[in-house]
Amino acid sequence: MWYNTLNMFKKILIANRGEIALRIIRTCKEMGIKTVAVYSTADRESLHVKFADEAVCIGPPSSKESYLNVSKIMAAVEITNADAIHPGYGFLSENADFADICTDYGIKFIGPTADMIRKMGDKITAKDTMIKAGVPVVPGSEGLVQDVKQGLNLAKQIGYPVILKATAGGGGKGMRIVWKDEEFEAAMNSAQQEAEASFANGGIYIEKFIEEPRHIEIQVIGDQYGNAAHLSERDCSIQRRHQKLVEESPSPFMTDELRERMGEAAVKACKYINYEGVGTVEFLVDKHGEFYFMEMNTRIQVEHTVTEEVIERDLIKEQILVAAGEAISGKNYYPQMHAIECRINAEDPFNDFRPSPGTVTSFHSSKGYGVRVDTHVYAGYTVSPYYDSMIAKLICRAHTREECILKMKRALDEFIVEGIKTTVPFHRQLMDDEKFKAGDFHTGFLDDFEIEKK
Ligand code: MV4
Repeated sequence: MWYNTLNMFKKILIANRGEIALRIIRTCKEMGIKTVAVYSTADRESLHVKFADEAVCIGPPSSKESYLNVSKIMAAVEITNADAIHPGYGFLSENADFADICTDYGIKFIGPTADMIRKMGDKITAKDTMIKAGVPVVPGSEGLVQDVKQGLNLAKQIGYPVILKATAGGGGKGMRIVWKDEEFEAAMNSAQQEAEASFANGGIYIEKFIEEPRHIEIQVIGDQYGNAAHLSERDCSIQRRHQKLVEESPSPFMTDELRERMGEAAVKACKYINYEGVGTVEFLVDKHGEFYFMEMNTRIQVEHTVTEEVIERDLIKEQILVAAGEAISGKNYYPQMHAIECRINAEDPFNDFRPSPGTVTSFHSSKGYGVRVDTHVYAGYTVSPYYDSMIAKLICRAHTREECILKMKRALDEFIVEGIKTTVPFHRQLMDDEKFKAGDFHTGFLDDFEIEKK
């Protein structure tokens, strides 16, 4: 056997679709593990269905009836005799009840335990846990804000501007920035309503609003024996309406000293909760280099590839190994190269990034030294309106950031997709932006970025 683990999985069911399902199948093959794909009727012609050892149709196109349909997925597990489930990202990947159901069935959920998912899913509980672990957090309310009166007092104490956040939130839903007393009540009411409507949980908390922060996240890994390590950072500040478009590692803002301190904080967080699996600790970093815990993602993320390219490790493999009970060495990993990822979405960047589903009539993916493309798309493939619009991840790697940007420009020039609109032209213009090239950006960068129509 290649691995020390006696209990290596024999067959993994991948409860996902698209590029991440393919990505997981590839690593399973390399590890000698059999794979089961599940698919909706919209994905019958998908590559994850073709490349898996077995495939089971789990329902109609709508996610609710297929990729989120727990009983269909568990039925597929039973008929194929899979011994583990890889949830990928999105869908059921951070669903604690699903992790519990897997455990009840005697199936390994490849990821952290249901308790850990629950703890990090509720933002106030997560923040409180981080305070106990000694990780810096944004100054703010202890627990939920009970009413407008208490909220107003807290806002005065903290000092404006403040931000209201939904405890069940993430991704910006139920979030309001408040600049003065007079705006507070209306903001609190609308945040509460939005949170209630989106999450059936109206719980709100308050924080000092950090202006023009960077979004820098630390990739972490923990095993079943309490060991944890960090795999350095990714800068994800280039976002639009809380959708990441570009990620890179190392962050152009990072210093060796700051990386040590942020890495240590992220590892402290993992050790405090005995975190098992791969995960990400997200921080806001202000212009002075002060960093504050924001959220923890308890799944593999879209942008894990950026870290893979700079530390030369297969994170899906690491994830499967720790899930099977392998111990990690506990040593941290540091960027040896520079990597940038551009998310190629089926969206029209000249038209407010409106979704652009449809049939891809021709598809030529970039190639060559230092270029990686993770995609499930091919000429003739139809991008469904039912799912996420991401059709490919274009990742470039070079020794320096400057060379990496030059390579990305070259790679974008040879990325040809016909039949649908994509974000390629947006990325191509971004790579020529002086501020981007200088590494001078924060999470508000795209608010002022104007795409030139040509
Ligand atoms: C903040 C913040 C400033 N100060 N919290 C956005 C999504 C949610 N996960 C948290 N978010 C923010 N929280 C404080 N105290 C600014 C943001 C924010 C943001 C954060 C990361 C990436 C993009 C962003 C875009 C707008 C606002």
